Order: sequence, then structure tokens, then C-alpha cells
Amino acid sequence: MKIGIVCYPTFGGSGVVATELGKALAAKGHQIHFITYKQPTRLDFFSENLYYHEVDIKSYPLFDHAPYELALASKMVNVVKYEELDLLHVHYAIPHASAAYMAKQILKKQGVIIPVVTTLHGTDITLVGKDPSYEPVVTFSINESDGVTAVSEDLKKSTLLHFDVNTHIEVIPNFIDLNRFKRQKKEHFKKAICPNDEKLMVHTSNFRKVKRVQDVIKVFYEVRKTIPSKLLLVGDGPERDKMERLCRELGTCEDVRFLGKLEAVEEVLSVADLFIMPSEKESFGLAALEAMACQVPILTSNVGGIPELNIDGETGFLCEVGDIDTMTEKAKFILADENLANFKNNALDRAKTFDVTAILPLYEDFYQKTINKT
Ligand code: GMT
Repeated sequence: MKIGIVCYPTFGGSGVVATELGKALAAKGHQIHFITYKQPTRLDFFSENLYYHEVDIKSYPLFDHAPYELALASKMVNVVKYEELDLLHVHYAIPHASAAYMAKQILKKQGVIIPVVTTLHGTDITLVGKDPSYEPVVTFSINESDGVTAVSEDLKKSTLLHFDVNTHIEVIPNFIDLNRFKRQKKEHFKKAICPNDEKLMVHTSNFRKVKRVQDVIKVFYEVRKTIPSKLLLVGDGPERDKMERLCRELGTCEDVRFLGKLEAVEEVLSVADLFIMPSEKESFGLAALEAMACQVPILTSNVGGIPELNIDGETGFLCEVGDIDTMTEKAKFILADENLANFKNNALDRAKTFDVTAILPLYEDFYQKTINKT
């Protein structure tokens, strides 16, 4: 198939899923055309089946905000027409689904039929999308998509609850490439961070409010009182300064390191003992799956699609949002020498069920069905 993939080219989960999906499809022989405003972060190599089309966003003194959606729709029209695409797959509804609708209508007038698949990822539904300033367009563009997928049963449920959606939503979970995300031998790295054999806790995120990074630091502060440990924070975003201040206030600076946006996150995960994700909302939790693939147990909040990934008491624990005491108690339980190995093995076993080789055919079947019915 010739497939156009539209996504955010950034470090965010939806962009990562879209890029990895495109790469895996290309490896299977499909021709994949990425349409984004910047080269996607994980698309930094050559493959004969991968193409990249940059959206030109023209500025003009009249515009306070350049009309990205129009530039994107125009680019979609051209790529679909000249590359003779079979299908457009847009990731994250805002504004990709409505831009795709507009492109589809323009193409229809020109006698070109293009099926559109929209994948709902999370905050496009649970946070931003349901805001009245976007809701009518999001509802419309979901209903007008020829196929809709959501990354968890919970996200599907939320979509049906908050939007007047009258179309089928197929659940296709996030996936992982176990060839890349696996525990690597990085003893020298572990020794450098934990010279006295301390336990290592890791958190990765985009440091938005919804991730509750402050809970990571508070749990670490409590755990460190009895278990010698270190904390690595990977990623960057709006909450970073506040989090650095919190570390200073709690006096934990010497045991906490902010690593910023790291591409080779699997190297850090390879030496971790516990991954912590205390998010307020999380439709799936791709970062936690990446940790599990590297044999890291996960301590998470009990929200959204996370319980579909984290099996309480086996791969880690599920705790109520903001419940620092319980999170501390569970973190200590996992980190206890007699428990850790079991949790690590269970985490990897669970991650294996989300291997890309198992999930990719679900997308291929869904594309084919969508093309057939259009
Ligand atoms: O808000 C984010 O963390 C980024 C967001 C995105 O769409 O870029 O991530 C969402 O999509 C990921 C991939 O499907 C999911 O694994 C994340 O759970 C989800 N984030 C939230 O729901 C907060």
C-alpha cells in the first residue's frame, strides 16, 4: 500500500507511535509518505520505502498565527494526488483529522477518492479535544473519518462518553520494537550513576502538568529516606524549572539528575530498577511500555488505559493519582532485593504481548478494510 502518515514530528507519544508505525510498514514493503512540518525525531536514516514531505507554513504580517491546518490540507492534497496514495493515516485528531477532511473534499471534487484513518492518542480527546473551543470540529472530523482507531479501550470509552460519535472505533494499542528496546549491558553507566550500588528510579515524559512530575520527586524523596537511591529524569517541558526548584527545596539535588531530551532512552532504561509514571491522565502509557521492554517494573497511577498495560502486583503497581504514601510503600516493595527480579521478568513478559510484530498486522488489516469499504 501507499500510505500518507500525518503526525506531530516531536518527542510526544503520538509522533513516536506514528513514526515507528511508518518505519515498520516500510520495512514490510509498504510505501510510506510522512507529511509533517519538520523531520520526525526518529526518522533520521534512509530507507527506499520512506518519503518525507515538509508542510510549508507561509507567514504574513497579517497573521498572528499562521494557518497551519490550511497549509497541511494543501500539502495532503498534493501528496495524495502526485504520489497516488491509497490511504491517509492521521495521528492525533487536532488539527490533523479536520485538515484531512478538507483535503478529502478537495480531492473528491477532482475525482480522487482518498480514505482517511484517524488515530486518537490521548489528550486530543481527554484534555484538549473536549474543550468547547475545539469539540465541534473534533466530533465532526471523527465522524467523517473512514476509519477511527484508539490506543486503548479506555480512550475509546472516553471518546464515546464525551463526543457525539456515531462511528465504529477500533482499539489498536501502542506497540514496541523489542529489537531496539531491550536491556543492554551498561554496567559502566550504572556504576557512574550509582557508585555505591544505589537503586535507580527513572521517569521520562514531556514535563507537562498532566504528568505530575512533582509526585515522582516526592516519592523519590520518601523512598530515599530508607533505600539508598538515585533518580534520573528524562525529557523536558513546561514544568522542568518548577521541578528543579522542588528538588532544591527537598534537598535531593545531589541524587537527582535532569537529563533533558535523550534519544537513546533505552540506554537509561537498561540500568533502571523502577520506572515511575504518576500521570493524572494517560490513554496508554507508551513510556511505561518502553521501560517494561527493558525489564523495568512500573509504578503508575490507576488512570485511563494504564491498567490495560500494568498488571497490579505483577508488572508493578497501580496507585490512586497523588497518593504519595501508597506509591512510596509500593516503590519500596518492588525495590526490595527479594522482589525485584520477579517484577522485572513479569514486566518483560507483559511487554512482549505488545511487540510490533503482533500489532502491525492489526493496522494493515484495518487499512485494507477501510480501503475496501470506501
Ligand atoms: O500528552 C502526551 O504525553 C503526548 C501524547 C501525544 O499524543 O503525543 O501522548 C499520548 O499518546 C501516546 C501514544 O499513543 C500514549 O501512549 C500516551 O499515553 C498519551 N498521553 C496521554 O494520554 C497523556
